Amino acid sequence: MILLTGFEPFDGATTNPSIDAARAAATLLNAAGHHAVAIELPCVFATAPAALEAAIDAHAPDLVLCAGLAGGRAAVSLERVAVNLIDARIPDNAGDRPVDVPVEAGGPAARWTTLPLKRALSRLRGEELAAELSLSAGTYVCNQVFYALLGLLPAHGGVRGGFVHLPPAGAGGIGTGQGARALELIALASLDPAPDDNYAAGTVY
Ligand code: PCA
Repeated sequence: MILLTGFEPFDGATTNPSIDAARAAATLLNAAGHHAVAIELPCVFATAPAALEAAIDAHAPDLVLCAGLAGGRAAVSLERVAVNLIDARIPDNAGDRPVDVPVEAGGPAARWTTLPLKRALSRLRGEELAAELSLSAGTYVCNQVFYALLGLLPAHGGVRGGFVHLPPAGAGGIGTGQGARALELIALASLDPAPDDNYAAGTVY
């Protein structure tokens, strides 16, 4: 069972390509014989982690792939690390704007994705989808959900899970079809039980 998540619109927008892509990816995966469900998470600090946990409890997934919109990114961003920090530049959909507080008081500074990102990266680039590894999911609701997800997985069978930021839809970004195909490819790469590929894909600034 593959649980996909995307976010509701935020910051005054009327759509969020992450939930559109998650729903379309679930359709693709189901058509290919998998069992996938896409759920929409609220862009609200107070409720998003509990909504994710409720979905994990309800579906007992073998894989959790969360997606969000990164308005400033030009490539599918495979997030390597979630940090224990919230610093909201804009209010969430409940009007809350926490600054410099932990996601979980007393939690580790950071948690690593458990998805095989290098295998996923190769498969995305193999289809000429613009993709990159990312070392920051930001300090807003996406990073909060990513951090919470990685804290939940050990108690849910240690299944793989992680987070992907998608570029905006439309001109300069990607279409829902490409976003959906990207999430499908990442999910399929992650269902492969083999350890991740091992090749250099780091960054030198
Ligand atoms: N992107 C925001 C929150 C919801 C979304 O889709 C973020 O990057 O934190």
